[in-house]
Amino acid sequence: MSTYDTLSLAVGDDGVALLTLNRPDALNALNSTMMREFAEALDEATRAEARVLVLTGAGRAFAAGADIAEMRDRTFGDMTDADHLSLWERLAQLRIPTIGAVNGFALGGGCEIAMMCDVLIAGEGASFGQPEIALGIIPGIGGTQRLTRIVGKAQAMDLVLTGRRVDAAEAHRIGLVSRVVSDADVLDEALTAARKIAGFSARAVRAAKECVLRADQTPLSEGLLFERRWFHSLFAFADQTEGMSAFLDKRPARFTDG
Ligand code: DAK
Repeated sequence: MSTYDTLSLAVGDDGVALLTLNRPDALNALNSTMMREFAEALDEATRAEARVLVLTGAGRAFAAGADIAEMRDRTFGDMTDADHLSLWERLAQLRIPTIGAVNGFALGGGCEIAMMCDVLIAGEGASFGQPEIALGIIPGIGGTQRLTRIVGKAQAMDLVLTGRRVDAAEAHRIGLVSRVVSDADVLDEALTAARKIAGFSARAVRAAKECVLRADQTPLSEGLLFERRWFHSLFAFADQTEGMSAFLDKRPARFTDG
C-alpha cells in the first residue's frame, strides 16, 4: 500500500490495483496535489504490472469536482499556461481496464473522471452531475464530450445546461453507469469484477477494451475491420488454444498471457 497526501494505492497479488481518492473532508475535491499524485499513482500501478485498476473515493463522495477554493482566483493565463486538470486525462489513456466504484457524489470533474472509467459501478445513493454552469463555467475534462457520446444530446444538454443531479437509478437508465448495487456492496462488486477480468488473458482483455473504445471514434466499417483484425490476431497466442481447450475439457482455463 502506498499512501500519498491525497490518495492511496494498493496493488494486490491478484493484479488488481485499488486507487482511493482521499480528501474526504472536502468530498475528495480535485486539487493540484491530488492531480499530480494521481498521475504518479497511475505510473506506480503500471510499474507494478496491475492488470485492472479500481478507482473509488473515501467517505461520502467519489469526488465532488475540482477544488473550487483553489480555482476561484485563477486567471485565464493561469488556466491555459498550466493546463490545470489535464493530467486527469491520463486515466482514459491507461491500457488496462478501469472500474469506477462510485459511492456518493460524482460531480463536475468527479463525474468526468468517472466517465473515463471503462466500467462504472454505482451505489444506490450515488449521484452524478455537471454543475459547473452554476459556477459561471462549463465542464472542462469531458463533461460536454464524453457525456454526450455516452448518453446522447438530449440528456447531455439537460445535465450540462441545468446542472441538475441524477441519482444512480436515473444514471443507469440513461446509460451513464454499468451497474447499481447497494451502497455497502459497491467496492466489493467492483473488486470482484476486477479480479474476474484480471484472470482472463491480458491480450484478449486489451483487445476487447481497444475495440469497444474504437466504436466511439471511427465509422462502423472501420470499427468492424479493427475488431476483425484483433479477433484474427488472438489466434496467434496460446491463450486462445487454452481457453477453448479448457471449455472442451470442462475445466477452468489457465491463462498464461502466452
Ligand atoms: N471544491 C472545494 N470544496 C468542496 C467541493 C468542491 N468542489 N465540494 C465540497 N467541498 C467541501 C465543502 O466546501 C465543505 O467544506 P467545509 O465547509 O466542511 O470546510 C465540505 O466539502 C463538505 O461539503 P458540504 O458541506 O457542501 O456538503 P453537503 O452535503 O451540504 O453538499 C455537495 C454536498 C456535493 C452537494 C456540495 O458540497 C457541492 O455542491 N459541492 C460543489 C459541487 C460542484 O459544484 N462541483 C463542480 C466543481 S467545478 C478544467 C477541467 C475541469 C474542471 C475545471 C477545469 N480544466 C481543464 C482547466 C472542473 C470543474 C469542476 O468540477
